[in-house]
Amino acid sequence: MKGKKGTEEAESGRKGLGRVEMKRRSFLSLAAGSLALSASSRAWKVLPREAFAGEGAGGAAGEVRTVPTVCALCTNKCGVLARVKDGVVVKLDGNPHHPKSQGKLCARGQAALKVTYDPNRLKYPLIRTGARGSGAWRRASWEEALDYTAENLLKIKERYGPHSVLFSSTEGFQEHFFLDLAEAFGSPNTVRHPTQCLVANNVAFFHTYGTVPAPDVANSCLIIMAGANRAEAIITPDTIDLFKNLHHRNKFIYIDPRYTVTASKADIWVPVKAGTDLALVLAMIHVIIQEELYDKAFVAEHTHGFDELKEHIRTYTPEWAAGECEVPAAKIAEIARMFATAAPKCVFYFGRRSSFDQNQTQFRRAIAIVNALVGNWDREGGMVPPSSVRLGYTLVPPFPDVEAPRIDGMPESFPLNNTKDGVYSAVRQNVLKADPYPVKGWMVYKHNPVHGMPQMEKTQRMIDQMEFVAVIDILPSDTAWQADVILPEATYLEREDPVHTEKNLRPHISWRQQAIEPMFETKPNIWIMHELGKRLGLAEYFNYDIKKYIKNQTRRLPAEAKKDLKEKGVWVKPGYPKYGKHRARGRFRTPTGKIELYSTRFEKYGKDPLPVYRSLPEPPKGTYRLLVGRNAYFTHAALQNNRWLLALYPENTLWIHPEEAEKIGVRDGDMVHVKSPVGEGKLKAHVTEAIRKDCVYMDHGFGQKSKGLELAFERGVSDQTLIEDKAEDISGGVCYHETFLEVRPIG
Ligand SMILES: Nc1nc2c(c(=O)[nH]1)N[C@H]1C(S)=C(S)[C@@H](COP(=O)(O)OP(=O)(O)OC[C@H]3O[C@@H](n4cnc5c(=O)[nH]c(N)nc54)[C@H](O)[C@@H]3O)O[C@H]1N2
Ligand SMILES: Nc1nc2c(c(=O)[nH]1)N[C@H]1C(S)=C(S)[C@@H](COP(=O)(O)OP(=O)(O)OC[C@H]3O[C@@H](n4cnc5c(=O)[nH]c(N)nc54)[C@H](O)[C@@H]3O)O[C@H]1N2
Ligand code: SF4
Ligand SMILES: [Mo]
Repeated sequence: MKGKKGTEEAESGRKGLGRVEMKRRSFLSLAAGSLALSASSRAWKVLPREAFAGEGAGGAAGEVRTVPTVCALCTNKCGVLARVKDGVVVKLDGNPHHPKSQGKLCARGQAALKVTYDPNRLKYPLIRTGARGSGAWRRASWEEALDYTAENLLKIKERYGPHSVLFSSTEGFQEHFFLDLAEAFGSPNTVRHPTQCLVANNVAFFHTYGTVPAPDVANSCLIIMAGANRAEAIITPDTIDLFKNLHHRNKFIYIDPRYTVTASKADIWVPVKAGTDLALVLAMIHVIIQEELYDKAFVAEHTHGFDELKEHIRTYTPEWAAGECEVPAAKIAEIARMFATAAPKCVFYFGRRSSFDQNQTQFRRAIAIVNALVGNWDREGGMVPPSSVRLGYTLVPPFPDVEAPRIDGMPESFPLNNTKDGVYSAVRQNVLKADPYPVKGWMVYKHNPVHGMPQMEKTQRMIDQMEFVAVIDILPSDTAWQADVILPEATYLEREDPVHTEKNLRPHISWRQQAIEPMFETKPNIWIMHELGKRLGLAEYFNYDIKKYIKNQTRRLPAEAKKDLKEKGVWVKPGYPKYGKHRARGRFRTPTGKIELYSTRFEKYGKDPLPVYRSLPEPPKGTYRLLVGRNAYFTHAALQNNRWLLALYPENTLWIHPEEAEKIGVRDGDMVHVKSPVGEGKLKAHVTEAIRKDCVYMDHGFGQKSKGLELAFERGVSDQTLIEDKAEDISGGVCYHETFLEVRPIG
């Protein structure tokens, strides 16, 4: 966070830069084009003095400029003030005007300096010269790399059709241009991160409420969080609002098989048995209905299917749930009563990475239902319909019609989802089977599917059968390492991005302004897409530049908004949060126009219209359910090469309960061998009472395979090599917690 610590980090960072500048000579020999790059090449290490030249970066010599911009180190898009001196970003601070981050930056946000100035970052376009994954590359000019990419894409288009190129990406301010390229190219096959992340939530809430509401964490008096580790898995402003207001909140109840940092801040920690939360919430609904604690007027006026729910819930008693969840029935009933009596200023928070197990969508449906019953909809401290600022757009010609079906069979295969986001597991499975057609080209933008999808060996096979893979990234990620061509994007501090509108309780727009010139030969994605577009005969779709694009976006904004955007980097729409407007209107965008306790769309598509609980298989004797998640210092698999963050947290470990550790003869800090049905690895044991006995836990994102990431390479173990490929059938969301692990001591 802000303050002294950040300054010390910046100091140590400068020392770090001094060290790598020493390697200047090897850069020069490389620049002469005389060397082939290899896995052990020093090219991954070099960060020359020239990279820091202040030329064109603005500001007089020695002067410190402040550039308002937006952090890109995770999904949160916090406001940043970049301090720039002589063309070098010397410090990052939180932007006090920004409603998401409220003047703060997390450790990762601060450490963005060590991304832009990472000696291992991608500097020039690279073309593969040896076998895939061997790390043999040669430096190419942009001209050559773009020609090479376009030629290969056209070859695949001609041989198999445009649908045989897959385009995958995750959210970012320049992702839109990539998705336009996919459509202009004529491929229906786009796939994004939701089925690896929050799809269960989206599907559950959207079909219950007709929208995905925003929990008013700042004003809520009672919050329940299940598997949402907000102290470590940071979501702004929720993380800040939760802890800022902890003292005047009546109760904070946290449900997790682990005693996380968030649990340590809770009034009640519920160490639920993993995979059974749905039983707990169904029992809460039972108590709230049986004891008539629900908001009768609201339920009568605004919901559909209460009678069916009442009947459905009869057998889901707290006593029944206690047997499933291993939480006392009295505790479940107590929580239900506390929740209902705190209404409407109460929130059962729905979390974000909801990709746990086979119950994931119905679990989130149950959360949607319990919120609806207590009538917290559109009330201060409750669940509020989000608002956004409307932006203008740049017109492009109509995209060509696509005749081929999608490779994942959507929309028919997952009719409740957003089709264009795709279903990752189905994409991978059908590509491997070439069903209904072969997919031979893969364009990847700001996405790391090799390390983002379970059962890594399957993603590897998917890549192996591709004729061409191109990756646009800032670092040699595990996916980039498998590419045929790497196109290096400039990091966020080196780019001007489109204006972003945030759908939120406090709607606002923010603008990522450029702090410094792009280093080396890196380029913003908009430029890469335009150049590829030209070479693919699709130039008409990219007939604008970033300035024109932003001008169109901001055309209708009031003058003060444009002024704030420029000067503060953010404009917050006045008059928010607003409560009660939607309530007064009363119509929900669902088939019945009501909050659907009983989902008519689920029914239409053959899914349980009311949440039915199904027990998960128990871990076979001698094994543990593997749980995975985050800590506060890393984003997925994206930051494990960051020197500052590694200084705070060097590797992932296996959390195991002391009684279990003793049984198998493992002490804290010992190396253990872990084995699942699909993979194995070695890592340190973290013996702790902060986890239940029936499960083990490790952080996601470690154990990277790319030798281009010198600090991250093989540090800890990759959960993706251990987790089996399983997905849930309603939303297609990955089931990350359905793998059982054997653990034994080494030596
Ligand atoms: N086992 C397991 N798997 C998981 C999860 C888990 O908890 N456990 N979490 C899941 C979740 S919730 C999510 S959202 C997904 C995330 O999946 P991904 O989005 O694939 O994850 P990241 O590791 O963040 O990869 C982002 C990539 O973008 C690159 N990048 C960063 N900034 C830029 C930029 O400005 N431009 C370009 N071109 N590239 C950039 C990074 O270097 C990195 O290679 O992972 C999912 N996978
Ligand atoms: N520092 C940091 N912050 C991030 C991110 C990051 O990578 N790093 N990523 C961002 C993104 S894209 C996302 S999606 C969010 C993810 O945010 P979260 O979903 O909150 O994060 P996770 O750590 O993946 O999982 C949360 C918790 O679920 C617990 N859990 C596991 N199984 C169960 C279960 O069956 N029941 C219950 N009740 N709990 C269970 C785990 O022990 C873990 O503590 O974080 C966002 N913020
Ligand atoms: S939470 Fe941290 S990493 Fe994410 S956008 Fe905010 S400051 Fe950046
Ligand atoms: Mo996510």
